[in-house]
Amino acid sequence: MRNMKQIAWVVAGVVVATIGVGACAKRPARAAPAPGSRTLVSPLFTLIPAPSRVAEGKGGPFPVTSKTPIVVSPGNARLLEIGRFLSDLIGPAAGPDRLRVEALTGSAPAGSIALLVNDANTALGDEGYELAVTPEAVTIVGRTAAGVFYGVQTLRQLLPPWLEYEAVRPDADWPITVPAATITDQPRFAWRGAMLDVSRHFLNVDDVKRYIDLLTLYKMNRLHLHLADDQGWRIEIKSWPRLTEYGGRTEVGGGPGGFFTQDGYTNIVKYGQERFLTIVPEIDMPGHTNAALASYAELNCDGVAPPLYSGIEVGFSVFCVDKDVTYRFIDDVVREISGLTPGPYFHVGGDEVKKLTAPKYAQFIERVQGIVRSHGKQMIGWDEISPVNLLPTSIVQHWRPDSTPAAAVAKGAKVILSPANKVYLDMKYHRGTPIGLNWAAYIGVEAGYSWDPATLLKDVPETAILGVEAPLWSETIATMADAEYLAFPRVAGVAEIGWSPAERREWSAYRERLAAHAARWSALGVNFYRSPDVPWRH
Ligand code: TNX
Repeated sequence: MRNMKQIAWVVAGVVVATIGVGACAKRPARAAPAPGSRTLVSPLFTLIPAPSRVAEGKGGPFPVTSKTPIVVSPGNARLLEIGRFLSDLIGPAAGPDRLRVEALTGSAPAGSIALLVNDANTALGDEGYELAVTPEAVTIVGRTAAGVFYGVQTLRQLLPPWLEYEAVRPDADWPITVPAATITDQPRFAWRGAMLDVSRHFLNVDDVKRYIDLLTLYKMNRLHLHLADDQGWRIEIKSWPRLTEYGGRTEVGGGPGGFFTQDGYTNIVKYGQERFLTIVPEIDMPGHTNAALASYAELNCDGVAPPLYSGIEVGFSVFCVDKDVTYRFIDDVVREISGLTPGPYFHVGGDEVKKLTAPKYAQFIERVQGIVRSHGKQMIGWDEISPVNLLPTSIVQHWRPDSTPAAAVAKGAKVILSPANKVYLDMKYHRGTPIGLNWAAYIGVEAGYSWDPATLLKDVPETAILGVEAPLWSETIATMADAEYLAFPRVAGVAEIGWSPAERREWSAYRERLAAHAARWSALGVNFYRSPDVPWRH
């Protein structure tokens, strides 16, 4: 087995062959060999997130052909779905027909890719897997289907990046091979998340699905959707229809906004479920509520609806916390969204409330916590909720670099780490970044990667940490291309912080591994930032 120092040496010592690809989604031309030797570095040593253990195999690589069957443990529909995902990925590159996917009847035939569940293998945990590649077979074993899915994401990174082109065609000159290896892997943290703010600027269902695709390539398993803020309400609530009919029709800068119908939201939830990713809905309250206050006058203490808002100030809006109608409204909203959300969480925001006294704020959050619980969900809130009387199941999302959720942790709360000066993807990379904000920091690729959850906050031990989440606020993001530019490459680093053991993480090796991912992003059409911190191979 190699340790990370050896991996760093291997990666630094050779040059990855470049694949000639343009920006358009068509078959890449073969790269001309450069003068001198250009050796293909094994993808075993460019995996992100770095697996717990990687050992190079002795034999030659496993060849994937049009005849390679994908076989799965019998009686498990999730494995058949994962098999089809893999078959679709390899797609037409291996031959005119997709690879066959079938449930095993006996033992796996020679030359197959086997996806197996073994629930006796408790050492693999809820999301771990073993991947063995020999010249004769590829075998992925998980204790759960989720583990198998993550094993397939690793296999995906071992396959050539050009498979990701939509228009790829079979070509005998381009063999598809997987290097021989044994990998044993499981995540460090249960919560490996990203957040999209669809309120300040709206992104549609297809954009969100694309983001889910890109996150799951890096084994992330939570997508938090910030569904309501001052600038727009983005999810249909049937009992309060003006929220979207009126409150959803603007965004920062005054554009047309938009919203998810309940069917559209359900479609996102299902898409996530199929990829073992849980959607976490957030309705921010009692502040950040201008879109709701503008839609329904009765939610305001003076009974007067303010105009819609398309600026970027924060802290001016607040629900009337003394009126019963406010809680009837919240109950309806939490009930409808919870009914569409199979995941166990409901995020209530709770940040940046400048217009309430501390006791009034605490009373409000405690009452809302009861509503969330009555609809069967666990409450999550930004770190302003830490001093409040929280249930043991409630979760605090740390975001303000100078604050600590230690008080809540002392009472048993769990914490999601989203320190704004490390993982806020809306922070500019440097002064010259054309979009993004800089109130928390400029966050270069190295700064976003080189920190550790266990040592970030004193008084918050690793046992209190559920995991990490990278928010992408959208004040300056008008399109999916903008979102990708700020998310990539930094979100891959957050995924590794959430998944990989601390001893496998080291910046100088990471930047070399990251460099190899540009080829896959190009094939996927990702608009990533070519940070000068990274020796891009492509
Ligand atoms: C702070 S993070 C906010 C958001 C802004 C973000 C911009 C948080 C809980 N509140 O309302 O969009 O900064 O970086």
